[in-house]
Formats: sequence, structure tokens, C-alpha cells
Amino acid sequence: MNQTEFKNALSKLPLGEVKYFDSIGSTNNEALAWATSGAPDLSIVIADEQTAGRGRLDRKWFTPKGAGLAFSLILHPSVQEKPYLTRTVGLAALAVVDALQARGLIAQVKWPNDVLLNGRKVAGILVESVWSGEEVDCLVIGIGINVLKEAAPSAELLQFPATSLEESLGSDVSPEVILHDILADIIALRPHIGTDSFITFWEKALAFRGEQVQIAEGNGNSSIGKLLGLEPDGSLRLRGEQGNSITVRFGDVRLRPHT
Ligand code: BT5
Repeated sequence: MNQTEFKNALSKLPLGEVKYFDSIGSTNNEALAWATSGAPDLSIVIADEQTAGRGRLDRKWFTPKGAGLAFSLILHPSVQEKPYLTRTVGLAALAVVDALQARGLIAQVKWPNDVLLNGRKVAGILVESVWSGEEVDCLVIGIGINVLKEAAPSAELLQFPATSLEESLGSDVSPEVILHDILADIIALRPHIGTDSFITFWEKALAFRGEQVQIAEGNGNSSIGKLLGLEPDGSLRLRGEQGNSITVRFGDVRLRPHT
């Protein structure tokens, strides 16, 4: 990672503090610890390699050296934002989709926390909270993006196919510019997180909208239905095969197209 290029690219954004690591276990772990010890709002941890990158439920996220973008952004939610914290994963996903669409790519959100390019996973998002009593004090938005082809793990290690920006854009990808655009989008969208149009915007970005999907839960349950859209809290709305309404809440869920 060329830190100077990153510093230049981010210099005009109203960020808190920025920490760079050539190699780290997990940027989310670093950001969670930093969030509890005084990191200002919009501080960010960026790493060129993660040796213990995490997905949801401690699944692994691969960030081999020099091939991916891995960062964690710390937010201190305002009183106005606190009722809408379950929308944060949407905020992050929309910012990634927007930054990729600005490059002419067709990016979509695979609910709840993946971004797809041409139907394959190019980015994953992990939002974690720091609690103070009953209240969320800080949020950490972790985002991993496969920049070069080497970042995407081989198919036998994955349950869903992966891709990289390089596969769509060739070698002309500047991770620092992508990072700038994602952060600028998060900053611009954040004041709208509580609006109805935020949900509409998020719904429009959903992959498989209007299509039959299968939702597998960690407890072995699974449901099939047509993906309709989102509830106000960001839960997924499906219409079941008997015409029944299904609401899928965040948690241990995996979404797949149903063929
Ligand atoms: C995610 O979880 O997709 C969230 C990934 C978040 C990673 C970021 S990187 C910065 C920050 N620091 C961290 O430690 N984490 C965050 P989930 O939906 O549970 O998907 C995990 C699954 O994605 C794994 O079980 C693999 O099958 C697959 N996977 C792992 N690495 C991948 C990669 N580089 N590209 C595509 N798929 C991958």
C-alpha cells in the first residue's frame, strides 16, 4: 500500500484520524478497541493485509497482501441517527455500490451485507457495535473489497462465487480512489439514513429483486419466496409460495437465488 497516495486521496474528506497498517489481524478488531479509547467520529483503520480478517459469525475474510482493500470506519451515531442503526449496513453497501457504479460497473447489494459485481461477491461488510449500557456508543463499519484478482479466494473455499475489481476494470484500479469515493458517499448519505427515500434507494440496489430466492438460517430453517423489498428497519420482505408475507431479520441468514 502506498500510504502517501492514500493520504493524498483522503486529505479533503472531513475524517477523524486515520491509522495505516501494512499488516494487521483484523481492522475491525483494531477499530473496536480504538473506538472505546477515544477515536473521534469518522476515524478509520486501513490495512494492506489482514491475517485474521472476519466475516459474520467469525467466518473468515481473506485480504492477501497488496491485493485487497480492507478498512474499518468508526461512527459515533448522533441522537437523530440512533433510531436507524439497523440501516447502517445499507449505508455502507449503498456507498460501495455507488462508488462502483460511478465506474460504469453493475454493482448490487446481496442482502444483507455483500456487494456483487456481475452476480459474484466483490465486497463484504461487517458492522459491529460498541455498547455503553443499553445504548450503542459507536459503530464500526468494516469493508473488504477484492481489488486485484489474487484477492478473490478460489472457488472451492467459497459458498458463493467471488470476483475482483480487476476482473471488470483491468489493472487500472486505484484502491485509494475507490476508498475516497466510498467514504465520501457514506458521509453524503449519512444525513439521509432516517428518510423513506434511503430505504427506496437501498431497495433499488438489491440483487434478485422480484426473483425467487432461498433464505437459509443458521438453525437449519429455510424459506423460499419472491424478494419484494425492505421493511423500515432494513429487514428483508419476501412473498412466500403460498402468498404469505415473510420478514427476514438480520442474523445468521444466507440468501441464494432459487432456481
Ligand atoms: C462478510 O461476511 O462478507 C463480511 C466481510 C467483512 C470484511 C471486512 S475487511 C475489513 C474489516 N475487518 C474485518 O476483520 N472484517 C471487515 P460473511 O457474509 O459472513 O461472508 C464471509 C464469507 O465470504 C466467507 O465464509 C467466505 O466464504 C467468503 N469470503 C471470504 N473472503 C472473501 C473474499 N476476499 N472475497 C469473496 N468472498 C470471500
